[in-house]
Amino acid sequence: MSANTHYRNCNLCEAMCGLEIKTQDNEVLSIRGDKADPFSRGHICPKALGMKDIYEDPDRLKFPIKKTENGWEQISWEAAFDEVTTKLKDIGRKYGDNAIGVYQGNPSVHNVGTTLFSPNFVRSLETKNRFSATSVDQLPHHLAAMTMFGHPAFTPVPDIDRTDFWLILGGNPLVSNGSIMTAPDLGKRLRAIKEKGGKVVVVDPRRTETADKASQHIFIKPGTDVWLLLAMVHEILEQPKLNLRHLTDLIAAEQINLLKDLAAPYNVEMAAEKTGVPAETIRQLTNDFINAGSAVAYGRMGVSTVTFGSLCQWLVHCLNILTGNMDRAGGFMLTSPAFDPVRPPKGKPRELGRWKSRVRALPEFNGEFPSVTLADEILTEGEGQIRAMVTSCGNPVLSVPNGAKLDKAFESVEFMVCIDIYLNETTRHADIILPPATGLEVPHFDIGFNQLSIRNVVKYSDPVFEKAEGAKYDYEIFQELTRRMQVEELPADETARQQLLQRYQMTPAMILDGGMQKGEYGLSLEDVKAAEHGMDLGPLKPRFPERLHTEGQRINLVPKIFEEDLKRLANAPDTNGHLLLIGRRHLRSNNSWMHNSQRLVKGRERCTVLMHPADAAARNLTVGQKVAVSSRVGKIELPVEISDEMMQGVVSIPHGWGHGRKKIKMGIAQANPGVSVNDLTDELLIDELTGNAAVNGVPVEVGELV
Ligand SMILES: Nc1nc2c(c(=O)[nH]1)N[C@H]1C(S)=C(S)[C@@H](COP(=O)(O)OP(=O)(O)OC[C@H]3O[C@@H](n4cnc5c(=O)[nH]c(N)nc54)[C@H](O)[C@@H]3O)O[C@H]1N2
Ligand SMILES: Nc1nc2c(c(=O)[nH]1)N[C@H]1C(S)=C(S)[C@@H](COP(=O)(O)OP(=O)(O)OC[C@H]3O[C@@H](n4cnc5c(=O)[nH]c(N)nc54)[C@H](O)[C@@H]3O)O[C@H]1N2
Ligand code: SF4
Ligand SMILES: [Mo]
Repeated sequence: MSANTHYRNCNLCEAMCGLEIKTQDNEVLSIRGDKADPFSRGHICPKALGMKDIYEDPDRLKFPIKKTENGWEQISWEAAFDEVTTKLKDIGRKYGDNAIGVYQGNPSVHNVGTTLFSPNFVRSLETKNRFSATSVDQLPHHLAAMTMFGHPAFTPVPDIDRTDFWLILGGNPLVSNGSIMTAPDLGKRLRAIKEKGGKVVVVDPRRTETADKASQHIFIKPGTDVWLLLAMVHEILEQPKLNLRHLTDLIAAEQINLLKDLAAPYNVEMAAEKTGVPAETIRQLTNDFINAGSAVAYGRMGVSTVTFGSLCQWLVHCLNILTGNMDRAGGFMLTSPAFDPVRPPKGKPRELGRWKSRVRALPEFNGEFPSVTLADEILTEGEGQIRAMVTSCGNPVLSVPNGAKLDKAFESVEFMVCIDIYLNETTRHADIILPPATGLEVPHFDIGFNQLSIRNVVKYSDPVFEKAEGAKYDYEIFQELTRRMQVEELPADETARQQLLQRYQMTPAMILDGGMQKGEYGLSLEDVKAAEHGMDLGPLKPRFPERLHTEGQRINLVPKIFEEDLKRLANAPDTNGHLLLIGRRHLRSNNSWMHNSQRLVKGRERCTVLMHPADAAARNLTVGQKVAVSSRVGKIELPVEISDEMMQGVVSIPHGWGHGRKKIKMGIAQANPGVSVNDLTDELLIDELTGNAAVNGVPVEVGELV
């Protein structure tokens, strides 16, 4: 019998909470918050215990399985790798490289092996048909970062521990635990702002859990934040004198004049009409923002996954810049991570739309097409049609608008391989599933979230348990797939050949160690490992102009693409007369994949449509009644919940449910299936500049079952 205590970061969401895990042999005895973690200070949420459930889950896959006439059969890794790479190569040869489609989902960035080793595999496929969850989420953040600061990874984070004024648009951090902002224990951090006399303002069509704890909540009609932000920019630029502080020399004066001209038509009265926010509230909000000692505007999912999502993220930056709050303590700041994956720029900064998707001509961004068109690329015949699919860490059938269409599309491909730990709504279409070790069985390091944290921190976590005998780490799977995809192309030159072969011997630990030693703090992996509760590397520091990879190292305040995109506002569709659908996250869910934990799904039904009492009354609907919700693309049936926390005219349904589809193997999830809101969201409703999905602001009807 051996009892042990382990310290490690939770990898389930972006908050990086430190866990204290007590084990006995192969069993988890307890999971608590690690009070000695300098960043999370003992905070955890109910999902942390889900780590135990995932580890013990009898439905979790550990070895490759293959679909046969007699159902799924376990096969050896050798046979699986062989068949996968043979089929992918055959399809590539027969139809061309673009015949292979790839979709990478959210846990990719929560797994160090996948983060570091999947890119080479994806490159080895040489296909342009690459997709990911980014385009159903935060693509506009990366676009604004790339065009304004010169790199898609330069997404600043709100310095909430030092700010006097935090404006949150379309984020619910008390439930999501923060996003594009790693900040464990947000409840305490938010309270601290108020206790020191600061203010937190939430703009949201729903009075959320965060809004409840804020100093002020402002209801807004979904999809209209762009007018609010433009009016705020307009008001700021109308002041007699701007206070750009340290940014003055980083912005060309012509750009400020240009922005002033562009914002001129968008005044407070127009914003009030479009958004439903009273004019005096917009003026008060703008003045409070300007006059705060330090202030930061932060916009998340609710202003990213809407039809003007990219304009919103650009304008959020403009607010912070024009008030001198960008790259300043208490404002919007970039991190200084111990492992910094961003390389100094070579050549020109990247652009949006270097090539276009085949069917809908949607722009490429960062080498990927928008996921809203993945189904089109599979279903539309012609040269370049996707004939084989690779998914990793993704469940697009439940996550991408018009999931039902994608469900049908996956059914039709000639070959599909999924790198995933469950047989779920997406992976059921696979011919072969390759499951990596996960969670407590793998070493953990937050490359992405150390880059997004509100203090500079670093931690390396050893596995708590050994992986099952014969199981593989994710990086081993990607390494082997890459090797086999490339084997025919090994260079003839012996040195080059050895170099390439050496690459196949690399481990995540080697890459992290090398990267950190060369990094700002010169830490070795051993140094970091020695600090088992994690290391605090101090508050965020200003990073401009060195972190401006733009021409002349200046902020590009008005990128051409946003100037052009403003023209779309004149023709914004009129959504009056419709109910508008928005999303909703719950503390005990994590997108689509953690509903196989009994402790996380138990209790009251959460997959409901939430609406305002007046909207329910107008339709004669009563609490708990099962209703039909329909949109251009589909119809779902679910119970209604009624609350004045909703803005009138707006309804909310959480995503990630819909486990009633056949032939999946997630027993607990299947017993609590819910329905998928993405059978209602519309693949044609997008941010037209980028093709990012608009999962918020979808016109729907709600009525009695007929
Ligand atoms: N309507 C609506 N739709 C939305 C959203 C919304 O708010 N509303 N949110 C969007 C957002 S923000 C996101 S990020 C996407 C998420 O979209 P996806 O990334 O497509 O979906 P997830 O639900 O995160 O699915 C994760 C998958 O990874 C698998 N998995 C878990 N751990 C591991 C692991 O260690 N290794 C491997 N290989 N696989 C693993 C799970 O079994 C599951 O299949 O959904 C988007 N869709
Ligand atoms: N418990 C839990 N935590 C999670 C996840 C989860 O599924 N469950 N998912 C993780 C992932 S992948 C992500 S990306 C993050 C997301 O993190 P957040 O963005 O903080 O989470 P959401 O709950 O989607 O918050 C979006 C908010 O926008 C509001 N909203 C909708 N439309 C509009 C609009 O037009 N304007 C404005 N101003 N607001 C609008 C919604 O009411 C909602 O409150 O959460 C992460 N953390
Ligand atoms: S808040 Fe996120 S990181 Fe912290 S315990 Fe919960 S799921 Fe894990
Ligand atoms: Mo996300």
